[in-house]
Amino acid sequence: MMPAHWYPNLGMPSAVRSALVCPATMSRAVSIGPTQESPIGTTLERHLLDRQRGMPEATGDFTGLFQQLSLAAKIIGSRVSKAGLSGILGRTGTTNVQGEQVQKLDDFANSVIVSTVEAGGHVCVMGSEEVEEPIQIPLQYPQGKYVLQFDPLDGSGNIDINASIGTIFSIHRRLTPDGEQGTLKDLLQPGSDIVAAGYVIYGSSNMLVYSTGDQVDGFTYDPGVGEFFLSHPKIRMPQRGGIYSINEGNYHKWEEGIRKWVDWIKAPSENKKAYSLRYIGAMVADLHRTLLRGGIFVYPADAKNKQGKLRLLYEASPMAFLVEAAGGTASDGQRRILTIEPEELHQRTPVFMGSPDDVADALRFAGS
Ligand code: FDP
Repeated sequence: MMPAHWYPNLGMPSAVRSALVCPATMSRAVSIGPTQESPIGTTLERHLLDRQRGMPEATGDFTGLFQQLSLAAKIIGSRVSKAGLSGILGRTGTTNVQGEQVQKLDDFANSVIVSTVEAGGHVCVMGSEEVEEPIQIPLQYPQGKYVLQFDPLDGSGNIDINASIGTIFSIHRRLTPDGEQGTLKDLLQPGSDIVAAGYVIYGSSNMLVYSTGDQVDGFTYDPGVGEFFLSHPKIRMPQRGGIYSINEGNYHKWEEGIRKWVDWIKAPSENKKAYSLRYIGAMVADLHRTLLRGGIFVYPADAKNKQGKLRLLYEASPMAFLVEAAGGTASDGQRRILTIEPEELHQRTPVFMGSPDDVADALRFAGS
């Protein structure tokens, strides 16, 4: 059961309510910043509407798109939580006990997002980690002003073992002329031009975390009410953490600098304690912990994945946008991930993300 303070107006004394209120900020011209205070317990929808009211020129398109994404997150979350029951686990092409075709959970998540968003009229093209080519909006629907990129189900290796997985998304403004179908050009935009990014984590509870660049807010899903409620306003990353997160099984495939950094970070010395290792194997879950607790998440290039493993557009850029908005650092080893100009839809990149001091340490070793 959720604590009473989750719900802002349900019998909570006003003194308690005002103590839970977070002040407003609005720092970037492109962001949709709140003009009002957002009390704990605010629904995602109200949070978006409060922000929209603070932008007289806002048309409601952004809020509309987010409402569709939130609906998709609820549908996917519901199916993920029933995955073991509904016989949905497994590969595409297999049949369940009823003899029906089993749809792989990541295919399902992909179709839910596409079908929820395409008819809304807010988007002109989509890019998905699951789909080779740009996903065009059928001509019977309005062609909107935004561009949506997403990884429908990140950490798919965790699906069959009932561990955390997630959906990652980012939104850009279109570059091609209004009213036409969007193209690859709209999708190949750097992270620095992201208007908003976020993720949904399907875990012990489901959460939606998003940012428009000025702050990062987290919403926890209450399945009884069917709403995401503000639970983690203005997430800030500590300057330094105590956890490193990397697939250490790749140790012998790494370059020497990464090996030396891992040897160093787990060894206690006069100046520092040994860091703890945590690696779930789903970027969204590993970075969710890193956002809340600090520390560092790294997926470097290695002998097998020469460009790194993670996808720039569907994983690295959106998460870098959130990490930076929360006060962290996100690098590919040489430059800010947000400054990388994408050349291909499914381009990969090495990733060093987390608390600024921890990333600086790793980069010092990686450059050696
Ligand atoms: P997955 O392949 O299970 O979908 O890029 C996808 C990703 O998971 C990330 O979510 C995760 O951080 C990484 O790959 C895990 O890769 P390793 O199994 O090589 O550690």
